[in-house]
Order: sequence, then C-alpha cells, then structure tokens
Amino acid sequence: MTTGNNITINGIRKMLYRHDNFLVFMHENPDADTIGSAFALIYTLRSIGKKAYPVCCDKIPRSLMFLTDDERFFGTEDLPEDFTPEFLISVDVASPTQLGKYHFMAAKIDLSLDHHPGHEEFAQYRFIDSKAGACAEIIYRVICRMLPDGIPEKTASLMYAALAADTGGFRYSNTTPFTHKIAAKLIEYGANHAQICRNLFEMKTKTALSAEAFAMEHVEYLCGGKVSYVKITEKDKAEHGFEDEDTYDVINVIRRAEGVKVAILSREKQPGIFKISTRSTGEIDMSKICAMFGGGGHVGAAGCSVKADKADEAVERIIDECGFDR
Ligand SMILES: [Mn+2]
Repeated sequence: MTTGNNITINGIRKMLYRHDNFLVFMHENPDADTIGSAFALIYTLRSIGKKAYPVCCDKIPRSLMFLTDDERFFGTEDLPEDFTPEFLISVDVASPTQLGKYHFMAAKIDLSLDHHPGHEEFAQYRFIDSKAGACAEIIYRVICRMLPDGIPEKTASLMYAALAADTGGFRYSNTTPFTHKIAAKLIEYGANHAQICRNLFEMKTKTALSAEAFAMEHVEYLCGGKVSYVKITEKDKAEHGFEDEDTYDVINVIRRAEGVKVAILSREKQPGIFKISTRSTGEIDMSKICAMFGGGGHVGAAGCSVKADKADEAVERIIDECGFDR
C-alpha cells in the first residue's frame, strides 16, 4: 500500500454513513473501472437511504453504456435542482487533470479512492492501493463493510466488469489472488460474468472493427521490432468515420505482435496536440515515461498528451525515453 493514505476502510464506511448527499466523480475518457466503481458505490449509498449522483466530464462510450442503463451524460448540469451535494468522492481518478473540465473541483473532493501508482494527492481523505488490480477492489472492500448481508446482483456485476476490464480479463500482471477471490465472490452474488465479458471483450461496433483493421494495416515496427506504433489523424477519422471511442481498443491490437515490448497509439486531438496511449509488457514502466509528459497510468498501460508538429515527432520523444537501441 502506498503511503499517504489517511483513512482506513472502516473509517470510509463511517464517513459515508455520516453524510447524506454524495457526488461520485469518474475520470475523463471513462473506462469500465471508473464507471463500475462509481455506480457500485452510488447504488450502495442509495440502498442505505442516501442520495448519490455520478459526475463525468466526458460522455460514456457507447460500448460501456450497458453499465449505465443506456445513460450517457453525467455532467453537473444534469443534477436535480433540489440536490445539494455535501460530500464529494472520486474513484479511479489519479490526478486533478483526469477530472477534465471539473479539475477546478479537485480541491473540494473529500475522499479519493484510487489504485494508480502515481496518484497525485488532491483530496482531503485518500485511500490509494497501488497493488489493487482495479479501483473496484477497493470499492468492494468498502461495500462489503456497508452491506454485510450480501451484495445485490447489479452492484456485483458492475464491480465484476471493472475488475475484468482493468485486468484485461484477468490476464494482466496486475491480477492478484485477491482479484480472483473477489471475482469469485461477485459471481456468487450473481454477477453475469459471461455476458459482461462478451460486452467488454468480444462485441464491437462495426466502426471499431474497421479502426482495428486500419491499425493492422498501418502499424509500423520500430527499434528492431520492439516498438509497434500506429497513428490516427483527424483526416483518417473523417475518412473512415472513426469516433474517438472506436479507437480505444486499437492499442490492444498492435501490442499483440511477437517481440513487441512497447505499443504506442497516437491520436490527433487538435492540431499540434497528440493523445498518446501506450502499453508495455512490463519491462518498461510506461507510467513513469508518460508522467514526464504530464500524463500517467500504470506500468503496463499509460497515456499522455504531447505537443509536437507531427505525430511521428511526438512518438519519437516517447520512444527516446524507452531506452531501446535504434
Ligand atoms: Mn482503474
């Protein structure tokens, strides 16, 4: 456990019981961990008579709307008028930047639950466990204390989805015995694991599949095959009809090539700014490298935004930090 935690799981339980009106913040470009963690916590708070609402700066990608009952927008402007939040929580949020347009609210967050090793402290109370495979592992520990008689099926499914997604279907090195133990418990509580895994890992929109085909066709191998790299420009997006969310999984396609230690995807965010997503087999710590560019993440999966004239230039700068022979 990282130092800097100033509250225990039991302390969190007590604090949640002491308040009535909650906001739960997710990170930008929401993934299944931040969504599953937020909604599991929200449903649990509501089940004990509290009011709780989700907040996210970005819309929920279509592929993850099965987690939010087809709701897509969770801006603060969508909150009921008669609701006055009094306790703010963030889940799976590593830094104020990750709150996107709500970054100015970071100092008002009362409690941060997170598992990113490079967590930047911003909340008054923090529980950060960088050994947790998903933030949902922390949420599970909190919810178990709050619902000692058992977890409802829907809440169990949300946490299962979070665990499965962040561990790549229990395949990545962040998967621990505890991850599997929780997953087993969640299935006992009724989590629909087969359907969740189909939704997360198999089913794709046709444009997402085209984006993957595009990546397979345009991937470049650098540093003697140790780096795989693909760029998607604004022009490519317009030409092929790719939306941002269609390209989320592209990185997972190009990382699979034999011999590849680092995979890099560059997406043009706006002229001169490139959103870089990276994966590594674990030998190179991508969270450290991305942190040099103001980003972050995990050893094996991290991202950042890089200013440069061209995508190739932005990616060159990342590759330089990897230390491979050219
Ligand atoms: Mn996570």
